[in-house]
Amino acid sequence: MPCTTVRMFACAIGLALASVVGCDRSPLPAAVRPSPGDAVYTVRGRVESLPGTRPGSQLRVHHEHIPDFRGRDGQVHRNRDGTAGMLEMSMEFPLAPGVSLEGIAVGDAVELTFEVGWNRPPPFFAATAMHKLPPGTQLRLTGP
Ligand SMILES: [Cu+2]
Repeated sequence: MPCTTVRMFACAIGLALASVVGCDRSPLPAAVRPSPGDAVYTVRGRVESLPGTRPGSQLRVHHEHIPDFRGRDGQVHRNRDGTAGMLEMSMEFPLAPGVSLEGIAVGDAVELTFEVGWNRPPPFFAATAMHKLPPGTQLRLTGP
């Protein structure tokens, strides 16, 4: 390859890189740039474990179906059986800073708010609020 061709090629790559970098005017690092599927959800559920009650235990909640749960692309998630959203399930919720779990015990029915930021570094979702529901609240859960 002639030297000028190599230089032109290198220049083209340099320009391409410069335009990629130059076009990025977001003040946020790429990892936290919003995604179409970012959202805040409020769901009811039953507390299955709390952080610090056993070695390594986290907040785990068996939550009800979330019919409007969206994937990274912003579309409502579709399950294999055609059901929309996030099916009821037991899952761990990392806690956002400052969220208090005072007065909440394993077995309590709660209303939980969590934020999803698909491009955030893990964990890409976190519980931002949790409130105890009145004793005897009937949850729509099929599992134990
Ligand atoms: Cu879930």
